[in-house]
Amino acid sequence: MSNFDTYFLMNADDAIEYAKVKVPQKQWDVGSMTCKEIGDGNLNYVFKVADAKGNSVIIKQAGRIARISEDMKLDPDRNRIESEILELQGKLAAGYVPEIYFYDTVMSACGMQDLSDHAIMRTAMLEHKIYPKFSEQISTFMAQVLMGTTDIVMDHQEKKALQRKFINPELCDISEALVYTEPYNDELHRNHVFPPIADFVKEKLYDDEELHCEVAKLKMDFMTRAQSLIHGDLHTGSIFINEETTMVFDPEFCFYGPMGYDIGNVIANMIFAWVNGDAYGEKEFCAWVESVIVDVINLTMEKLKAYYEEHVTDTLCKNKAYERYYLDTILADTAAVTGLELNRRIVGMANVKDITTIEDEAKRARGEKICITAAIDFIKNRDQKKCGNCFLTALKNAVEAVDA
Ligand code: SR1
Ligand code: MG
Repeated sequence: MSNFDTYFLMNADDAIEYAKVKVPQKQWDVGSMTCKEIGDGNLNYVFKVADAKGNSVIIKQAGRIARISEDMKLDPDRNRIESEILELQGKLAAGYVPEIYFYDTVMSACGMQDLSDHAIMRTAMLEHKIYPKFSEQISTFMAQVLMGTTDIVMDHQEKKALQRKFINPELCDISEALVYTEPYNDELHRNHVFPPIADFVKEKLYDDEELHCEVAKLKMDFMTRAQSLIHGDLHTGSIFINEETTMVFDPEFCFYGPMGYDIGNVIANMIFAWVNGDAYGEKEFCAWVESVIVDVINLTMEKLKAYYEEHVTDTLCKNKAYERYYLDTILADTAAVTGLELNRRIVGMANVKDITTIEDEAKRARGEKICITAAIDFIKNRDQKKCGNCFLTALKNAVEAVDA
């Protein structure tokens, strides 16, 4: 058995030995220890190690090749980035991220709190479960972490040190390709387009040069506007949830970018949940999702504003007109990214189960068209989406347009 001083990709038996070495504080009941690989993401391996005494830990290991595609080679150092940002987020928004027990730059693995008393939010959304505290909780997390890492409130040199520490070129490269490029040109021929909507995709996404110009502007913004330390992949598969708490994990795509990227990801993924609920006639669930879309926008903006006003340190940014301008750009970015995430999950290589598990082909095609129609509105008219209701109206307008 290895003593874990050289990197290798672990299996379940290795993870048990590893947990004994790395998490001795659990006082494991060695004879009853078990392990299961539970990862269902696109990149990493996730092991749950437990024993009969009720001890458990989650071990997450980064491989050198992405699970989603053998052609994608990645630096496993992303595991360090992820562990370090979870620790920072834990300070800015205590109780909203799992506790990190250790991270290990040799094995590119970390050990974190087992949140088995929570569900992965995407799985819960597929079961049409309702979580009344979600909007309040996710908006608090986003406002505190996002505004808390800006130049508005931070010492500018400390902010730049964070920016350097969390420079994340490989994973940014994935988002630049999968979110900002391929949905509009399929340049690497790896898009997954649902055949019944192939003509629609060609007309609405591949052939619209005006849209391409807007997406190019947004792409260059994503690459150059170091506004805030963002999660970078804040979809419902990166959230653990139960009746009481919301916990955000999997921030390996984090870097300094526009904060609307995170808020827009949350909204787009709630729209996927809505489309799924709608396809299955889940009216109460859809009504709750609609309230989440409205509330997440309104509450996040209110909390960002309050945080700004309470913590602003940059003397020139104390100017009220600038504050309004700044918050308006966040809303416009949020709208744009809502659209970008909608498009890329429908036609790109990384799809979402909310859509792909809709069995009825006609309902799935309708749902996909609704997402793309809303997405184009969110991108092209991003400056006009000024409140939570405007976001919901964009969804409702898309439904009407597709059903007309
Ligand atoms: C190659 S990784 C594909 C997608 O999975 C991650 O969760 C990110 O969303 C990424 O774009
Ligand atoms: Mg992930």
